[in-house]
Amino acid sequence: LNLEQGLREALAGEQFVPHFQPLVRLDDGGIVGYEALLRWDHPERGLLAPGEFLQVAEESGLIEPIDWQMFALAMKCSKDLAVDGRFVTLNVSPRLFQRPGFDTRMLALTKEAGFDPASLRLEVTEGMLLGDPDAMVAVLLRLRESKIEAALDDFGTGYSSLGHVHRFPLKMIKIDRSFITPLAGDDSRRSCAVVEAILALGHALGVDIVAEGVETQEQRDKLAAMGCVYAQGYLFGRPQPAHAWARQ
Ligand code: G
Ligand code: G
Ligand code: NA
Ligand code: MN
Repeated sequence: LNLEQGLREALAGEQFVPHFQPLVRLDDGGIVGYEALLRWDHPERGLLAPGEFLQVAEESGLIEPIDWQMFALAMKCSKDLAVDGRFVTLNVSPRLFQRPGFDTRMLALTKEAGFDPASLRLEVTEGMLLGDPDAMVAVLLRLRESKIEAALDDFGTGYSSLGHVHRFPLKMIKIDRSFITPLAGDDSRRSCAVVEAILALGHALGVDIVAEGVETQEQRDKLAAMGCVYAQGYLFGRPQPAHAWARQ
C-alpha cells in the first residue's frame, strides 16, 4: 500500500520520465530506432527502474494512467530522435492494450503530441494473448491502418507464442535476452539453434527480428553470422535521457 500511495503521488507530481535505448543494425551499429523505457525519478530514492514498481503498478491498475503519462512525455522528448526514418517504441502494458478504445486514444495522443504515427511502434508482450486473440488482432490491424506498427517483446518467454504469432500483424519481433545471453557461453549450440529458428520464423513471416540484451562482441559476431540484422543491448548503448542521444 505504501508503494501504491507513492505511485499515486508520482503520477500527481509527474515524476515518471522516459529513457531511451537505441536499436541498431548489427553490421555497422547504425541506429534505426529507440526504445522508450520508463523510469521513476523518486524524490528521495533517485532513479528507479520498472523492476522496482511495475508489479504493484499493474496489480493496482495504476499502470494505465502511468503509461498514458509516460507515452505523452516520451513522444514530447523524442521528437528530435524520430527523424531520418528512425522510430521510437513504447512499451504498452497488456491490460492497457486490452482496454476498449485503446487504439483510438493512442492515435489521438499521437496527434496531440504532434508525433508522426509512422515513427511510432508499440511493444506488446505475449501477455496480451491472455485476452481474446481475435480482439488483439483487430486492435493491431486498426493501429496499422493508422500507421502505428507493433513489436512483439520478450519473444520466447510466453507460453503460447507459436500458437498465435503468425496471426498477428507485427512489424518486429524482439528475441528475449534470455536466449541471447548464452550465445557466448561454452554450451552455446542449443541457444544458437533457438535463435536460428526464430530468425527463420521472422524471415518466413516477413517480420524484422531484433536480438535483445546484446552485451558482448562475441554475441554480436554469432548473431551476425546467423544473419540477424537488428540488435539492442548495452554493447550498443544503455538507456539514457533523450538529450544524450541528440544528433547521433
Ligand atoms: O527494471 P527494468 O528496466 O529491467 O524493467 C523493464 C521492464 O519494464 C520490461 O518488461 C519493460 O517492458 C517494462 N517497461 C519499460 N518501460 C515501460 C513503460 O513505459 N510501460 C510499461 N507498461 N512497461 C514498461
Ligand atoms: O522487457 P524489455 O525487453 O522491454 O526490458 C528491457 C529492459 O532490459 C530495460 O530495463 C533495459 O534497461 C534492459 N536492458 C537493455 N539492454 C540490456 C542489456 O544488454 N543487458 C541487460 N542485462 N539488460 C538490458
Ligand atoms: Na520492451
Ligand atoms: Mn524486451
